[in-house]
Amino acid sequence: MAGEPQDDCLFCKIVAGRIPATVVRETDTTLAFRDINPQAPTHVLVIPKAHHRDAAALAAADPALTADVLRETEAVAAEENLDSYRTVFNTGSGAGQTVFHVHAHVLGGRGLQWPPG
Ligand code: IU
Repeated sequence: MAGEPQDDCLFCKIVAGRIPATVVRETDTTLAFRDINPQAPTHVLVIPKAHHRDAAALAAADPALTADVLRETEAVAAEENLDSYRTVFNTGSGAGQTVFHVHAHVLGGRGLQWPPG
């Protein structure tokens, strides 16, 4: 069912505390933690605690939770003192999504090229 924890989901395991992560922010509905393979000086992932496969599924299932995630990306950027940053949702394997629990990448702390690769 939409939103239910998935046994085989890495990020559900992080939410449950079964896999360690460097958490930078937590709310009732979201978790923000440092990416283990950072692509910029700040590289934080913001996830809803509830399991949704990607941004489209999240937006369709729970607009309020979608807003929570976006609000937290801005909160992370503020805490990290980023005046410029990029928020990325990779959607689908062709776009580079490897973990199918929706997550916003918050990247900053260096110049970022456009368009991304
Ligand atoms: P992607 O958009 O699905 O490709 O992003 C998944 C990210 O999750 C990627 O940047 C990984 O480095 C990151 N990650 C992590 O932070 N902790 C983990 O245990 C694993 C992946 I596996």
